Amino acid sequence: MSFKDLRQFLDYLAERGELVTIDEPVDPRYEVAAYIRKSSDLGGPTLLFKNVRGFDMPVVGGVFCSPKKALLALETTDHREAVARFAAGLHEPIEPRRVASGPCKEIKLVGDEVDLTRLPICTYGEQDGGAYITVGVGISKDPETGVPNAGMYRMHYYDRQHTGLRISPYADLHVMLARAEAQGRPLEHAVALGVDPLVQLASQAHVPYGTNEVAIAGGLRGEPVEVVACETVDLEVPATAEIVLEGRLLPGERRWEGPFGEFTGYVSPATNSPIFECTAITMRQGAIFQAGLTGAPVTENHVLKFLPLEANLLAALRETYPGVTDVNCVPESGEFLVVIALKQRYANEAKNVLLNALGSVVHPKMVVVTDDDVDIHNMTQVWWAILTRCQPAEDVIIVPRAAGGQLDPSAPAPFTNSLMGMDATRPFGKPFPEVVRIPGVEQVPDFWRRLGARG
Ligand SMILES: Cc1cc2nc3c(=O)[nH]c(=O)nc-3n(C[C@H](O)[C@H](O)[C@H](O)COP(=O)(O)O)c2cc1C
Ligand SMILES: [Mn+2]
Repeated sequence: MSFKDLRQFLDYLAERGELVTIDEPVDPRYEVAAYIRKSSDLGGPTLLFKNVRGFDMPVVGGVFCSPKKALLALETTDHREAVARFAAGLHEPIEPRRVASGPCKEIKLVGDEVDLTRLPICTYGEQDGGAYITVGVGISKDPETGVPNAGMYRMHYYDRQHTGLRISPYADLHVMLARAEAQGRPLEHAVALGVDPLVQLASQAHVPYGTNEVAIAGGLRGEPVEVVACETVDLEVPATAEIVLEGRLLPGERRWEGPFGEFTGYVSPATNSPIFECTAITMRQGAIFQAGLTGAPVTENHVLKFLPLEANLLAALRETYPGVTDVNCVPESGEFLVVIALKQRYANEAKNVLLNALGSVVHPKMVVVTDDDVDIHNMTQVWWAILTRCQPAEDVIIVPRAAGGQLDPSAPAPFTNSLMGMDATRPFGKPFPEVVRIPGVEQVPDFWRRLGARG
């Protein structure tokens, strides 16, 4: 059984003490963001704001404010199991099923009724250029093949019917817009806000161009995601979305979008960006608006990415290096740091693994490879391995001027990073001191419970 909508997931979080309802009035300008920031920093709960100043609509923020929430979206608290489940979904997509109608059609606003000021669009950072929609799943179809694509692209609120849209040159949507513009046509685009958590996670999957990420969500779920046809554009959206914005990206038109507090933790300047023109808004009764924070790690911008990236990189590396046992796309590093555990098969294999991971879709800035006896999700152990198994003069690779770690403020020019790999494995086939062993540690699995029983 998986969550059929965001509301079911919020109930599930509440049952586990992972959601708190806030009845006091909060301001959509900075205050919602400040609460989410605090909860993200403390590994705290998702926040349901019932009383947002100036709006009847509740706001939920921090749905993915801590890594645990991403595991819970897959109904587990075990990291490895979550990665395995994500990998299974990635490799067995299930195409969405079109249904006649759904909850997201309960309220329909078209024509002059389209008014984005009805939505409690939040302002996050002090330096931001305005209010932003940040965690909508944006859906478009390739203008030539008609294959749908989904991802998250932030939207800078301009007026009742217009927003900016930031599209990274790495994103598939970038290719789609370029194809539509080459034909001189607008690109239809629909944004589903407040969708079930697996659709949100699947939107971050790095799948080949021509794969619909909503089908990945189906694969994760083990059954198709139900989708409904839009009112004003030829697109399908998840039927249980809280809010759907339908519209199109205007060909050849650009406007200043930004500045914005990025996932790197730094503000990036305004750039000339495509414009989204909204042609319809549809909603559920009692719709909940989903807000999402971006900024210094860890925020939901990082948490939404690490599972898809780990599942992807693990599968890709294993094709060539079957000894890779685990991958950590460290959320606290904004995925600039990747740690890999390897059961070595031959001398210097770790260096090849490093080079492969540095050039992967993750675009990390630093990669560390350790032996498979290291728990790479425990940074204390990772540091121990680096400091005891790596000789910097021999085992560190530095690659000058490569495209990686996007928006890295220390990069001298866009797509111009230097990358670093650290081989923190023992020399293959050579003697190396044994690791200290304490017999019986594994036999104390219920340590805290035993202490509690004694106290
Ligand atoms: C909260 C959040 C916000 C994001 N904002 C943007 C954005 O504004 N622009 C962008 O290109 N990618 C953004 N991303 C990353 C893309 O959604 C992600 O790379 C996705 O896989 C792109 O899909 P595509 O390659 O199918 O277009 C964001 C991700 C998250 C989790
Ligand atoms: Mn895609």
